[in-house]
Amino acid sequence: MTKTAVICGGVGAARLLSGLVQVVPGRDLAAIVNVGDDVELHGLHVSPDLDTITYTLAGAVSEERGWGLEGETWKAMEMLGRYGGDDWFSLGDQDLGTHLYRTQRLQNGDSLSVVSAAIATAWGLEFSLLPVTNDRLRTVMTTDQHGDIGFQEYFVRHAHDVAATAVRFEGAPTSQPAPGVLDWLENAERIIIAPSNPVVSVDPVLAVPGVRDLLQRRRRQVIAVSPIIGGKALKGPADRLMKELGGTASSAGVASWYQEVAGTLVLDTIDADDAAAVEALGVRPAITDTIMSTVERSSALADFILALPCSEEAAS
Ligand code: FO1
Repeated sequence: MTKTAVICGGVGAARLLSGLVQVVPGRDLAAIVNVGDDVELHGLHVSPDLDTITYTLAGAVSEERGWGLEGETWKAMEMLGRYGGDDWFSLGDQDLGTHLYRTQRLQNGDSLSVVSAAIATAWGLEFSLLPVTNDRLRTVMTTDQHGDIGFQEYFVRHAHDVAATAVRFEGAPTSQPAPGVLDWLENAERIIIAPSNPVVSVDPVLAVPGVRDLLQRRRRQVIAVSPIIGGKALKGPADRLMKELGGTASSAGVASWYQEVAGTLVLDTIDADDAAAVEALGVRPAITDTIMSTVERSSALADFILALPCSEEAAS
């Protein structure tokens, strides 16, 4: 029973899950997903990280964008544009169906967990897709140029091309882990922190009361995958954000970021020279090819991670 729990953001996490589902039976795999990116627009509740994972694992995601659906049309957005409505966040015509369904069920009193499971099942996913919390948790970016803005305003409207001086996760302190989250984290043989953005994808998950403490207690079973390769994020602003918020954009910087919660850091062969610095932080480095350019590469990375002895064995 190799129960595996994966702490997930969006695109990078979806790629790793594409590899894990090849080797871990669905009943033994859970994705615990960030909801800090969620946004209410046009009266609809959009959950980008949950949807990116769902569409990717369903084989329906737009390869070009990494989010939204392949073969999407944008007629509703064109109509919005005609009226001068808010069209800075592109919601495809098919994607809107997901948000209509989710919003209706949330308004009927169903939880985000229940609705996410129904959507995942409808797309044929066999692993557990769990929002980290069913409570309202929103990532807020503090910027000099625009003051406090929501994550999607930062990421999309301003193309994350604005320096952040602080990040906070509104609602996190009083939020509760969603059903199953702590149980999966407690009983998983391995907890993997996917190569998602440590600042705005992983930290919001760790900010839900009980999650960080549990990972600290089980840090020997926690394996993080560095999203920074050669000092750069493959996609998105992780490198810049880490620097802006006091970290360093390197594998060693990621090891430092996760030092308390992860006993092992998987870093790319490009960063093999960082291994000593990672080890000096009390984090075990594990070096392999982490660029998941194909599903085969995702599977190879999944195999590598699952074959790693938990760091306590390595320590003994
Ligand atoms: N990202 C963009 O860069 N531009 C968009 O217009 C956009 C729309 C969008 C709609 C639905 C959805 O699920 C994701 C969308 N994303 C868009 C991606 C999204 O901002 C990111 O996936 C995450 O929030 C960051 O991981």
